[in-house]
Amino acid sequence: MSLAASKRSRLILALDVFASRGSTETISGHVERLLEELGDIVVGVKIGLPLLLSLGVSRLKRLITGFGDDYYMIADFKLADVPHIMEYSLERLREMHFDGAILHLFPMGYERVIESFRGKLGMYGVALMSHEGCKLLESGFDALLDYALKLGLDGVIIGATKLKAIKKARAKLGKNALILSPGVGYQGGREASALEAGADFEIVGRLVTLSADPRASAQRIVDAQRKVLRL
Ligand code: O7M
Repeated sequence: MSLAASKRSRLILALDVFASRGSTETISGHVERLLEELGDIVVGVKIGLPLLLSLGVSRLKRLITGFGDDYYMIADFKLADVPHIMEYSLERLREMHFDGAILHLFPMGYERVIESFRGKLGMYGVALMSHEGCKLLESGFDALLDYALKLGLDGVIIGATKLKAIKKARAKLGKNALILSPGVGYQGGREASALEAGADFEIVGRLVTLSADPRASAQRIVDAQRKVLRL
């Protein structure tokens, strides 16, 4: 949150796909330039399988350590395994110098896992996804929110396309957990609308990464956020 305050931004960049593709070196160079360009207006970076599989572990680790002071680094592998594998995986992510990690909540039974990483790695649980048709999550939404509260997670993920759910979650969670909201732009969410509904951060990928002018696109999102939240 201190990065969010100093940058006057609530934008987390999803580093999934890029305008330029090609060799590992090309992608790596592209990502580095992007992160150099956006350091003053983007708060966090969300990294998942697309980038890991493009760069490999060593390069990704170098990227995380290289930019770790400028961005909050979130590992998005939506972990959903048995507790001992969760612990093993989270420990490896911590060794890679990620600041936070995303897990699914629906398997439940993660009390000890969360406890053992408290204060070491930020923990964020998926409560409701942004796409149409995720019916099981929709029907379990209340239970997942209750579970996130019980675990004392740092935050939950709720799609920016589900504004009513964000409002409901904010009322239920109070100030006890952050709401991170993906789905702005390509998936239909309007810039800053999730924040208006009560989310704390917007996770945005293609609107920035596929833009001919990523800096201008990110700036437009942040301007909308500043207006709505009076940052
Ligand atoms: O802005 P986009 O659509 O290019 O990318 C959205 C990113 O958010 C992408 O990295 C997805 O994996 C992620 N995301 C969703 O789009 N919807 C969800 O419900 C959840 C996530 C996510 O980040 O979960 C942690």
